[in-house]
Amino acid sequence: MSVSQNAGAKASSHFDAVIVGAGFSGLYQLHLLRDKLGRSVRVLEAAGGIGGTWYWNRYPGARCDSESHYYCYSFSRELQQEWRWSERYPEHPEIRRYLNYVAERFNLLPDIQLNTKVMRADFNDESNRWVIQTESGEQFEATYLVTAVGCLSTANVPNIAGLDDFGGDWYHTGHWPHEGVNLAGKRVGLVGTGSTGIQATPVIAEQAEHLTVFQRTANYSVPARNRPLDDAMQAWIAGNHDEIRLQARRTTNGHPFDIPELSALDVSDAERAALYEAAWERGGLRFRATFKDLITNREANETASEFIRDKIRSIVKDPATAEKLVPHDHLYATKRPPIDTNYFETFNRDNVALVDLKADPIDRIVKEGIRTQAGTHPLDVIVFATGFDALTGPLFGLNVHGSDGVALKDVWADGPRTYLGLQTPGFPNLFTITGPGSPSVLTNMPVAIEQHAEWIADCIAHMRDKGASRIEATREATEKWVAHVNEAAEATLLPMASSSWYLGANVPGKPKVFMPYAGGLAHYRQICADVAANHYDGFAIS
Ligand code: N01
Repeated sequence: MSVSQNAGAKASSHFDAVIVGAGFSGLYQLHLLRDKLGRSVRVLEAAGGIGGTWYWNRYPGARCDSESHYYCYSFSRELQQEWRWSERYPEHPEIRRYLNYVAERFNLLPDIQLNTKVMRADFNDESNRWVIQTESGEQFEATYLVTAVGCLSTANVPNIAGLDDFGGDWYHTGHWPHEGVNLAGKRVGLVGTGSTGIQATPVIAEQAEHLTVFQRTANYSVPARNRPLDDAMQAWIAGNHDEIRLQARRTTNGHPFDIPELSALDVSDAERAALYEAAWERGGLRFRATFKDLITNREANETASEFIRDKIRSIVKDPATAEKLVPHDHLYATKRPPIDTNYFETFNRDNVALVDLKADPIDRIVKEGIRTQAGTHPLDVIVFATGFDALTGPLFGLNVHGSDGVALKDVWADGPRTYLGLQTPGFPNLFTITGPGSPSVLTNMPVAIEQHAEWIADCIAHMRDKGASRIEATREATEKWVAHVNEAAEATLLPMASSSWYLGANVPGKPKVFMPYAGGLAHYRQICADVAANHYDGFAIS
């Protein structure tokens, strides 16, 4: 059952499943449902190409913070053996080449419809099917609707007065022009110092005549230590596929390294400093795993936070600039920790200036640039590295209406309420990959994505075997899960970072609710496996 690609037919096309999004999640879900289960599937993708977040995020310096040999699929040993990554951390074009290779290798493209933006999805209680409408007026019907829209795909452009008056060009990093932006000879202002701003700053500083970084919250960052992957590393990756895969699956964050059973408070000052120094030299997100209690014990975390503060002071030559860059209002890794290549060093350049917006807030944007209380900063280009309406934003963008026409946006008005992050009561046959209430953004995403896609495929196979046509999370199971998600967050330091996007705090008006599941990926995998083994406990199937 299918319609021809981009046929533009206005009549309804019927499928067993419609998947929204053709990034890591959508591609693998298509492969599983179509090739393992023999279901008819259509992937609808708003972009003009595959890649999901990597289709859009092409800003200077955009590369993945997870290492290439595990920021990839692990389901196929053959695929892993065929593909050679060039660097420790893959840059955005290489990730797109990889995903396009995967799509061709598994012949996924014929079932992916590009340039197709979903405008609305309604559940029909009589037929137990979803009706999906696109911007061009096409209509699709499917028993299952799987959202594979990513967690960080709805750009957050701050509502700063005067943006329309700006005489230059402005861009959000998440919608960077595909042809690139020539910054040579330009005075650039960059707003935002999250992972994106910290990646972009050193690269823009090299391209532009002058860069002004507008920082609202100082951030911790650890060197990435990127490098080309040499033959020895390539051979090691090729020879250790199974071990890498298994280890990533059994850890808290989906990274293939274990966290030692050692508290930061159980070692001498000298030992602790030596371990942090070694982790700093090794580079990357693994710094967070130097001790077992950095995310759970304030005193332990303070030792890591202070180590990084001292590093900032030692790297940045001007003491006043260094002090502005030192974070004090949150603890290390309670917001998603960035990693960088020469971020703090960049503030030693003559063509880079830092504006501390806490001391000197933005007044408005004017024709000439950004005006803060202290005066106007003349700019030709403004770059907003201001993040995303995370987790719920991409789902609300689909305009989903469940049983009785109820809108997901209304049901989640006070924050998302899911069972396992996979389903919401009132929205039968709707599955969300890496949704709120699942470990998602607290993990190395491909590992979390594979687990979700496999669980959903197994569930749909179960439905087929039972001859069932409707599955819906129960309210009771959902309430219990929401309570558990809160409990898991409270057992960590993560909710303490009050401006974190994990809490939705970066979007004005968004309810402040800790959205991802902080109980760890390995634990979560086991819970999901137990639910399935226990006849899909917590789901009503008919
Ligand atoms: O966004 P962010 P991001 N005026 O929300 C500031 C993933 N990622 O794009 O902290 C002035 O973290 C805001 O300030 P504050 C990764 O999961 C992955 O950097 O709210 N400033 C903050 O400094 C990451 O966490 C990779 O006070 C304003 C910044 O903008 C997530 O994407 C690479 C402002 C936003 O930081 C989001 O990162 C890059 C305003 N009105 C990113 N509004 C990979 O490696 C916001 N800010 C895969």
